[in-house]
Amino acid sequence: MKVAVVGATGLVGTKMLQVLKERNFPVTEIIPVASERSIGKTISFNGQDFKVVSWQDAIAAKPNVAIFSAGGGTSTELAPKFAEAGITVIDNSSAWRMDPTKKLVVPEVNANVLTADDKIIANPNCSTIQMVLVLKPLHDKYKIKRVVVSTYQSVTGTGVKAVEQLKGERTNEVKGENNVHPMAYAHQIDLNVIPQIDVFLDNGYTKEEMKMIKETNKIIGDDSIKVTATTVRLPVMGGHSESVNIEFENDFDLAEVREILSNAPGVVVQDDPANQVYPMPFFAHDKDDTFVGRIRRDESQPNTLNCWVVSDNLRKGAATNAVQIAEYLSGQGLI
Ligand code: A2P
Ligand code: 11C
Repeated sequence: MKVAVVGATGLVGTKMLQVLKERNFPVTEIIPVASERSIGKTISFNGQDFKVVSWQDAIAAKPNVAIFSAGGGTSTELAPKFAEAGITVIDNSSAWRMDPTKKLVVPEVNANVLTADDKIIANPNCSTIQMVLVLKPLHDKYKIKRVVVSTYQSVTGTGVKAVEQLKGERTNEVKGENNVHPMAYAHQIDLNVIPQIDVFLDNGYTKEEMKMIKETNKIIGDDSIKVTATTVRLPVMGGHSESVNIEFENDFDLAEVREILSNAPGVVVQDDPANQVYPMPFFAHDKDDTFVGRIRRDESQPNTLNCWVVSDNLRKGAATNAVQIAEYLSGQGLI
């Protein structure tokens, strides 16, 4: 397969190349695409060097699939051009996710919706992906009424500039210097917690919070599930964490919940409080799985469960999920 990676020099693009190699995706040629300033730079893949090319040259090279992670504006403009040329696009931006003509896919949950006619396929937001992996198998069994989620998100979700802000703040704190470094956020992030991810909307929620609500309904394919979210940025690198409170129509058995989650694809149960075993971003970092622990009954109301879900947002939250979509398409002969 010829694979174009649009945004190949970015944080997620770099991870996509790593994941394509690790998972032995049958790559015959990588076609790296980035902005004009990066054209001609060399990207190394599996011991071979590939030159960054323009999007026009990438389309002319006729890849089987193009995986995009170059921001919403680039996807809005370029994904249709690739699609019109017959190239299947897997897009990691938010540009196409809520378009009713586009599929929004987490392979373990709804890969079955994909057909050969889907030329632009949307990869969901990182914090949504890890949550629906846990919600879907429980919904199938107990039917979810309402979800209350609070997130604890890594700075890597914002990109290189935010990682530099955190590192800069830490270095300056050690050196006793004033904070002089790129600022990705309106506030210092080290030694802090910022209850804002992305911009605020008219309803008082952030865009990230609304993504978690709408994308969950679309992926699970059930608008009757009510979701409310508070999304928060922490000075953490390894992955996103989520406290998830789930109210079901039907009652559940805790041992059965653990068994369902243990058998859920892509999910690993890490739940041994007596030995202080629970998911943490420090350990989820660089893993493809989503980890769930602190599984317990919400004793304040019937049929309600609390759990703690952690995943590497650059992996399952972005690159791994996109590559898994490509694997599914390739496996089904859809590309
Ligand atoms: P470049 O490195 O040339 O700016 P991140 O989200 O980590 O900042 O990465 C964004 C990625 O998207 C980078 O690879 C960046 O390339 C790429 N990119 C930005 N604008 C465009 C564009 N107009 N066309 C193609 N790639 C783009
Ligand atoms: C964050 N979830 O952690 C965001 C990043 O819609 O793909 C991913 C944004 C998106 O900041």
